[in-house]
Amino acid sequence: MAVPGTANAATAAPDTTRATTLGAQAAQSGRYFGTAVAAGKLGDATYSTILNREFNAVTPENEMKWDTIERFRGSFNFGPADQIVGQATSHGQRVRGHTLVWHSQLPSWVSSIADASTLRGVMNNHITTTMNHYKGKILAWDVVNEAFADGGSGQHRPSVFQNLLGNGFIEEAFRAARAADPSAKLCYNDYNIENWSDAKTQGVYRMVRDFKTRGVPIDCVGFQAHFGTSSPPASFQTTLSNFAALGVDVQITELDIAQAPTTAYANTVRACMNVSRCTGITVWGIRDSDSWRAGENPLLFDRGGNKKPAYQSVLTALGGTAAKSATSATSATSATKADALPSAFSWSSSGVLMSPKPDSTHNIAGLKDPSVVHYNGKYHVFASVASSSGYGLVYLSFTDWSQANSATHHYLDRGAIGTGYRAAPQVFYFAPQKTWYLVYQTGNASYSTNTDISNPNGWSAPRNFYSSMPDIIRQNIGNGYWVDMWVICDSADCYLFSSDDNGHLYRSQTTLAQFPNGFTNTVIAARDSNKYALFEASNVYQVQGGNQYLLMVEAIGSDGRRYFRSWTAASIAGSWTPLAASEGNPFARANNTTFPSGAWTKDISHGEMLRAGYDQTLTIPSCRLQYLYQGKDPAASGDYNTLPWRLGLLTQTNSTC
Ligand code: 9MR
Repeated sequence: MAVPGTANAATAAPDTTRATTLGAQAAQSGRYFGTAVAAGKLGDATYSTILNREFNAVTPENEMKWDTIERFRGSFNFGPADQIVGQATSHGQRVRGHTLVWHSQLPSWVSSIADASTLRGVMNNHITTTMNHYKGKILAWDVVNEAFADGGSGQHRPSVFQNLLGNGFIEEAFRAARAADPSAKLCYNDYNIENWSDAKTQGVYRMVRDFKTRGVPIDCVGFQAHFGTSSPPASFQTTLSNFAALGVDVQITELDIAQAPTTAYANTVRACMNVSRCTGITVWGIRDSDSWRAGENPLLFDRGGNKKPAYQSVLTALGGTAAKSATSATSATSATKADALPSAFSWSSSGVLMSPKPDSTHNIAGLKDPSVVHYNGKYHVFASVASSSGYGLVYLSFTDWSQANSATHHYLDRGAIGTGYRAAPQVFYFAPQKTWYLVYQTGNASYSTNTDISNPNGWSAPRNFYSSMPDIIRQNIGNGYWVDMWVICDSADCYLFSSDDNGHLYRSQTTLAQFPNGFTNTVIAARDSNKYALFEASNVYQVQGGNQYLLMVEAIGSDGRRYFRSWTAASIAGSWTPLAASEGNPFARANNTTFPSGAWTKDISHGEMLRAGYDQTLTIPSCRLQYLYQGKDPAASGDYNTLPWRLGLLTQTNSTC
């Protein structure tokens, strides 16, 4: 029997829970944990299993370098990098772009250019063409890599760029990059700049300070962190915070440590965790055998793909201070900004990830209304199944989105939940009772409980939240339906939302201590005289790292297609301020979503955000949102209950952090 939240409860930060993978744990403080990836290894099952289980960001190890992307002048080869970006996107991983301008892995046709204006044109074209190709898909670009000399000079190293264009080449590259993709984060990346007093560190620091003073566009500095056994330098955290205080994010971009000592890894991770603007960590490869320094066994997994002791020390160290806990005025301001959601959104959608699996007693047409939590290393998805004979519930679990479509469908009508109208599930762990709740509609608002989310037979028989439909709903529902019940709690109270397909969102309230009993005081939380503009499928979430709540409501657009509008509020009880709330500026709609693997739907309909945790606070990250939704073949028509709904995943592409 799994009872989450007990073993570590005493040490966990109050608003977080312990995760079992590096990426999930890093995400709890708003950070990413990534790895360098080689396209040629994606077919290696051990490699890709670890990649997709542990990491939520990737850096192509060599595939975005000049000698691959533009080996011949003007002839661009994005194939290998596209393979990595495509895989990463389908697994919800972010991508660091590495690297646009570097003296190494540079084709000889560039290094042999002899005049400044040719080189300037070539450099600008390389930056612009590459960034255009990956527009909207890259978390941060290493615009210039390793431009500073080793040793005591603190000056730039010689290179064709330095020699022909002078000191200004770095600035020119950053300006070209900003012009190519104004929404991309632009980084300077280097090694041996982790020790604060080193001349090279000081040289890079002076450059970044100068750039910030003069308004040269730079957003972040990458510290490669290719470390020896006695590392990190004692001043590493100071270095990170000193750079951050200039107004840039900092990231650890290529971490590996000779012999992978547990303490060195833990101290390196802690240095990042203690700096609010340290937004993520990337290790330079997965297994020791994947490393460019394989002889030194510097990574977190051994050659067989087993976790090394350093893995555990990293996972533990990632459970530290939340990213928002800035102390200096500069970083406090930026952290507040990063924690707030943007006012416009863009998304990239997966293809169909899950489809109905009819069996001899379940003749299913549509898989709908998903609710999802990530717990104990797995995604747990609950969804409605629809057919001409009505609605039921199904449960499936998997470790990785690539396995979603092959996961077994457990029909919950086989257990105590029973047969009959059950739909639109919502799952969460109610920490005060150490119990999982599944909330769903039955005509009333109902729930079942279970101590083990992974046991589909463990759910209790349905119980109702209300003795009957509250009067205020009865008075306003018209010809609508009472649907889509949704529970969220703060530290004192729990709230139950529902919709009526008639332009009203309702909210009832009880105390945390009384839950699941005592829901009274039902009020209209939001209304619209056009019922299609405030139709159904509402989600309410707490945004991590700030006192902000997000409300999403599904609407039906003027094109007849489903989409989401959004509002924010400082408390669950409102009042709600429009965020992205129109057809022209929707929260999520076909017109702000790209479909790299084919536009399989025009509807972005009823679903669930991937949460940062799994408890009753329904906390979501403020960055790089992901939304599991239902969509369908645009050509499908006929009876609503037999429409071919399928599930897909949106990933936000315009995150500002
Ligand atoms: O890990 C990369 C290795 O496969 C390449 O052969 C090498 C070529 O220079 O580049 C390695 O990655 C480097 C990264 O791009 C920049 N920082 C130093 C890394 C290790 O050399």
